[in-house]
Amino acid sequence: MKVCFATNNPHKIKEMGAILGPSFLLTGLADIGCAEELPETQSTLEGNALQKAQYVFDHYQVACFADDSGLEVEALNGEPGVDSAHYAGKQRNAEDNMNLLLQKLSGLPNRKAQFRTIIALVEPTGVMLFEGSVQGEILMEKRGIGGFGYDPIFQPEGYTRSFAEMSMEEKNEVSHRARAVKKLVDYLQQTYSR
Ligand code: ITT
Repeated sequence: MKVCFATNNPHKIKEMGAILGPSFLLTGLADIGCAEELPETQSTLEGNALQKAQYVFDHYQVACFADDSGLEVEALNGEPGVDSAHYAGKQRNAEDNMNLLLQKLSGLPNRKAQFRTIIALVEPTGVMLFEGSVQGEILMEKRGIGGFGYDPIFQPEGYTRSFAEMSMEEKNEVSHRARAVKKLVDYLQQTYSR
């Protein structure tokens, strides 16, 4: 089966190709001739993931999946959520984003948060959504240098280290993204593998 991953990140495509195995022909956007920036104008993770996958399906007639992720903080009514990448401004700077979040949370006792990923798959037969999440808390200060984004201030439930203090393998055992990818892969393999 031919399926497109709506990303320009070759690392993501390679990783996903290895998980899916040889019965799938996995392509990226460049492989199908899609050079334009995909629309991502919705107010939810679900909306954005679906918008990107649907755009590729409609314009390139190929089954496609797309992802969107964000950090949701309970005491801030789900902020930064869909705005995670540019929470502190259009410079999209992780340090600025974390500093703003720590400042908004200062004095608030509830530091519960979750990372959430949505993957939308659009095929000729219809649309499927796959969700992965990981619960945890926002630390009082940054810890660790691994990972990216909000990893230094997020500690998953059941652990005493932040995501940025874990190896990539450890993070992948519990991460929102890994959990959503597993659901997608299970579905594709059950539905299309011979
Ligand atoms: P692409 O769309 O190019 O993949 P992006 O930065 O938009 O890049 P995501 O949609 O996966 O990536 O995530 C949006 C933001 O949410 C991301 O920029 C981070 O600030 C935050 N985020 C998502 N997953 C994260 C993770 O595993 N660790 C830390 N921060 C994360």
